[in-house]
Amino acid sequence: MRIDVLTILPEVVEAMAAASLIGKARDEGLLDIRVHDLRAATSDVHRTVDDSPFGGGAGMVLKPEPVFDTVERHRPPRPLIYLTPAGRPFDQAEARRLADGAGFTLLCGRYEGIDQRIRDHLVDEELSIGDYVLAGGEVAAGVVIEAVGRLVPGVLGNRASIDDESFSDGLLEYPHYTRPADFRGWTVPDVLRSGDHARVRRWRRAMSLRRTIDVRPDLIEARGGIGPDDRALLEEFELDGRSGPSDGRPDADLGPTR
Ligand code: JF5
Repeated sequence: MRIDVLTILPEVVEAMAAASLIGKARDEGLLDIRVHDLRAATSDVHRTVDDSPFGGGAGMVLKPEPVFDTVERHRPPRPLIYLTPAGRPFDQAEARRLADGAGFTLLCGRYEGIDQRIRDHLVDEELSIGDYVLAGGEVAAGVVIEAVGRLVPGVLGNRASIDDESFSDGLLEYPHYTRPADFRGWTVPDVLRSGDHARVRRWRRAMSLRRTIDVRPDLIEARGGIGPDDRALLEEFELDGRSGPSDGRPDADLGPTR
């Protein structure tokens, strides 16, 4: 898979692309990550990539010339994706979509934004990694590269866990434990040491459901609510908010009152 990145901070993106899992996959030839410095396309002494906005206002805007020139020189893979808080949400489904293709290019914005003509006549798509504003798109590019890169065959090694994790079933992860069985008096749940593998699987699913209901009710909504099987699982492990003594939660099933 080829991933090109257009940025004015190539050393920041290069450092992320060289580290850990992604760096190893790159060394092995599984990921062909090419970082392009937008300033390399400038010819003035100050290597100018930005200018003040027409119409006035604070801040600076990324100029079109360095971006068009870089794309025309290197012909990076499409789609060309602009990373911006104004983009479509980047989620695991988007990561899978990009991992299914042969490659893509990420454009990192800076300043108050980029000249609209880049968006209108060069960019194919706009993606957002979340509802917050970064100083630039470089860290967002790192997020996309890591989320997509780990889905490329061979990058994670032969792990069944790729479809056993958060979001694979639209649910959050269940709790994980390793040795020791008793750490400072905090013990591992008995079910995980019981050897009853079918019960372990049911407990994990029940815990995933409970956590998702509590912290991401939007994900429960997206999968069409809690079905009868899910309800039975929650009851089996007394996670339905009906059984047993109060655990301090005001109401397990309702969100906060507005
Ligand atoms: C950026 C103007 C782009 O801040 C982001 C971002 C947030 N979610 N996804 C991306 O990108 C950098 C900053 C300011 C345009």
